[in-house]
Amino acid sequence: MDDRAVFAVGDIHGCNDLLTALLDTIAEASPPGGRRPLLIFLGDYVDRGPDSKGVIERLTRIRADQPEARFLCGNHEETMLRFLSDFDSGLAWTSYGGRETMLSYGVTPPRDKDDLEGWRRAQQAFKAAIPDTHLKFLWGLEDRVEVGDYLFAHAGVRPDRPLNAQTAHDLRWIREPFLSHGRRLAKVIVHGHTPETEPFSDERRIGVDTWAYRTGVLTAVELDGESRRFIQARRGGGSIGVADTFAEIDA
Ligand SMILES: [Mn+2]
Repeated sequence: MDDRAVFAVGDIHGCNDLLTALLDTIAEASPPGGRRPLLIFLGDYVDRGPDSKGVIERLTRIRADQPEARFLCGNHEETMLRFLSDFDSGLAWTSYGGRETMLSYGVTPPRDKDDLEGWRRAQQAFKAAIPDTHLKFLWGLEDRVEVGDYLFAHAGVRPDRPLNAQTAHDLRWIREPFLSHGRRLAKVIVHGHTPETEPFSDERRIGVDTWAYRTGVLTAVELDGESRRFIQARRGGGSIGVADTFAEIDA
């Protein structure tokens, strides 16, 4: 294990308010003058929630301030990037949250899926609206990160393949047979992508996608040696609060 605590942040999906609250909590959980935490973001920064542009802007600043921080590519970032070179794919993208991302960049996509000229115009407007710093950030995302006994991937891994032979597609998209397979792998897999109302933790995997855009709960896991601790930011009653009790989970 790295000599620092690792904080792995689950699927943000445009919830910039929750990201702010979670980062504040992580900062409070890290003693001043102590080891700086290593932040690993698990992907799906954009889509569904209201402020994808704000989330990407914040992450580009974290990348500038903390060169050691790591940023994984989710399937939603993959699809967003594909739209930039293939406007047809915008139809599929907007059916799972891309519309909110385009709106956050000030671009209104057509309502009619057959309006190909409208989609072409929306693609051009979207290309023009995305700052170069955001594009550079998105193109630089990674598919996997390994720290000590943990492997971090957006979605998971294909359990019958060696961990060093995983495909980018599986790392970004897989659900089954990863989620339910019963065998312990060479490393514990830390992932997002498949939302659950509570974070998941066993000897095979740690899942931290808690459906932030729908539940108002954004989750990170703190990994410090053998210990695992979940940290959450919660949205309640129109304001931002932070969970004041941490669930202690045995490793
Ligand atoms: Mn995903």
